[in-house]
Amino acid sequence: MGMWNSKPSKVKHARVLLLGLDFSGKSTILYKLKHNKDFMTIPTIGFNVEMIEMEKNIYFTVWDVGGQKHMRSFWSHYCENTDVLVYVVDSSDHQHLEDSRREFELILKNEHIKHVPVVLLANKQDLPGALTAEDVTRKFKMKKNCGDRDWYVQPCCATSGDGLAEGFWKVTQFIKSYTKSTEATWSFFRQN
Ligand SMILES: Nc1nc2c(ncn2[C@@H]2O[C@H](COP(=O)(O)OP(=O)(O)OP(=O)(O)O)[C@@H](O)[C@H]2O)c(=O)[nH]1
Ligand SMILES: [Mg+2]
Repeated sequence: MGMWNSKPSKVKHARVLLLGLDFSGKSTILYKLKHNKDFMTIPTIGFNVEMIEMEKNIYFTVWDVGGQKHMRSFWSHYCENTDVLVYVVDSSDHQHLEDSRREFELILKNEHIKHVPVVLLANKQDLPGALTAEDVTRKFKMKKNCGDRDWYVQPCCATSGDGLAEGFWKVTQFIKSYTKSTEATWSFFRQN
């Protein structure tokens, strides 16, 4: 994992990978976080990347990779050094839910993100018929699929920004708790 700087430093950096099917709302989330604005997005060919200061001295480099079918085989190229995976689901798109779950299960098997924490964003909660976070948790078999790692499901609406602060707060907590356990391990080795 490409966790925090190993030297004691006030400034911390982490790499966050944003994946999900096309039209799920990844780029909308990225630009909402970065600029607090509702941008008109176009389908992402390749990727977008932004550095975002989440808290004082805590920076995330967020990689938003295009989710169209022909782009998904490239997702694995972005996994190395990832600290947290954020997977975005269009909760109102019942037709593509199974597709999304299948892609999710596939990427979880990538060796670079084996034990990396996952935050699943159940996006588009403003749309009629949107599945709740509980429904999405069940449909994505989170307990089974993510039993080997920390995970969290957050309902959100990227266009209004509702739920994004909570979702990314959780990302920050996962990163902080991982840092603590890494530091504890290093201090154990230093002492022994
Ligand atoms: N109603 C509603 N629309 C949303 C929400 N989030 C995103 N959208 C819309 O969904 C469409 C797709 O959003 P994008 O952010 O471009 O989707 P993407 O996941 O980046 O798609 P790719 O780049 O093709 O992988 C846009 O028209 C957004 O305005 C939401 O929470 N509610
Ligand atoms: Mg996009």
